[in-house]
Amino acid sequence: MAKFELPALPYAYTDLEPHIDAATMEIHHTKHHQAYVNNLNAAIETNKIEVESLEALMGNVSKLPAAVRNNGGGHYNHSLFWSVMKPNGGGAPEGQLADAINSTFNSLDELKTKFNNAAMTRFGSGWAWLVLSDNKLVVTSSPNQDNSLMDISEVKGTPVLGLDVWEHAYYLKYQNKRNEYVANWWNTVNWEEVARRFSLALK
Ligand code: MN3
Repeated sequence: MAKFELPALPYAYTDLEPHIDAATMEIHHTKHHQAYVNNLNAAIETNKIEVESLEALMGNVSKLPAAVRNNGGGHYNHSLFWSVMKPNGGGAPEGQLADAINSTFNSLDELKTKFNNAAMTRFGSGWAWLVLSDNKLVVTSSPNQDNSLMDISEVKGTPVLGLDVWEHAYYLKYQNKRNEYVANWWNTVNWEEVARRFSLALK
């Protein structure tokens, strides 16, 4: 299998302003995400790990070096993160995803409240998630670069929406105000992509 590569962003660094500033986007993509990709490739080479897919690596992290869990998770999580945002995002989902959100959480607002709470109560570095677990939507959070595809994860399933709450994701613009970052981030959400991931994961 070819080495993992940094995916190009489907929009410009300036495109998520004012919610996420261009400097944060550029450093986050070209430095942080690139480092996860480089370190993942190095760990695979050093440890001579057979790679079927990134998802398969995630499902096996308990048996692999910590560098694969941390950097493979970092690569997977950031690739998802870029894709679930877009310029002029936000609004509300439609179709099957909207129905599932309403039947599970009663409303989009209640989902947001739960998700914001997961983002705010994640101590230190980590992620807030909307996961499809056994065909049910669940809000959860993870430490570091863990995600629900990992065999070590408490909640297992397919992530459909994720929010990076590491300080590197918001500190330049928001400093300690994680709550403002989380609130504004909803204006970037690409619900079409979340719906696409949801329908692919639905069984
Ligand atoms: Mn990050």
